[in-house]
Amino acid sequence: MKSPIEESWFIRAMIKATTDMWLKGWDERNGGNVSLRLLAEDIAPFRSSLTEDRTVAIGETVAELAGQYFLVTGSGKYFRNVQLDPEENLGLIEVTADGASARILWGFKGKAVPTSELSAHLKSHRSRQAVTQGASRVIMHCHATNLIALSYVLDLSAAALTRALWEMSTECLVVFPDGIGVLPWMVPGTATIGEATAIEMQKHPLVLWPFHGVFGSGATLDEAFGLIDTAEKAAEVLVKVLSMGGKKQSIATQELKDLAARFQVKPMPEALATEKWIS
Ligand code: 2HA
Ligand code: ZN
Repeated sequence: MKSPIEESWFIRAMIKATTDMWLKGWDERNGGNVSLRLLAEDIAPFRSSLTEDRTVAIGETVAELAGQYFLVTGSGKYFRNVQLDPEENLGLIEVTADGASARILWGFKGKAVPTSELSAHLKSHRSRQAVTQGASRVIMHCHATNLIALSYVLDLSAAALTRALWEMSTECLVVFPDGIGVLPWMVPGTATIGEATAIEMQKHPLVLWPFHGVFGSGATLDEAFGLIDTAEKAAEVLVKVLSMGGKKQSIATQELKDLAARFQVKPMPEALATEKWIS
């Protein structure tokens, strides 16, 4: 029998997000991970069905997140299976008072544990909460195909990548005026990549991990998904443009400025100044 929490808005939303990500082809095998911050009032109706099952070490200390709740995907779990068994593939955690561990309150059936990228998620939550005055609630990682492909052929600078994506679809500058950050290639699942991602997340809502995937953030699952989807769509257009021999014309700097004025966004200055983004 389904436990009542499986009918909650947040488990249903997480099933929808991970299923859509699988269907997009962004999350082969156990690729990708998602975390959604929940508020005390979100889980209040389900309190009686939560048990403090186990506590797992986070591997570092995120004191600012003490007492926060997150619904997260499990380590080694396949997104295509979340809809079949949410309790096995997802878990609800609470960061302990010292910020060093996560108490598992629901899910992760059969000794499952939170995603191997928990450190990148929690530190990125810390960054995004700080820059959005607490509005940000989602960190989403996936292996978006065309963004990965572009990391082999574009200069790996935030300004060049941002400008390239802005030019590939008129909506991009409006959807991510703060641009996309980028790391050097790094070993995933480590505190080092988590720290580097969180630093980029102080400036950008999106961070590219070259030859691997992307991290996105948002106030809701829809917003984080929509952000990655928009960037990935622009990346797909660019892959096609490059495959057809490269651009002949594009959106000009002044047109990007006009767009920003119309939609009242402040675009990342370095990307606006980068007219030549491909060598
Ligand atoms: O969860 O995507 O980066 C598997 C991954 C690790
Ligand atoms: Zn990954």
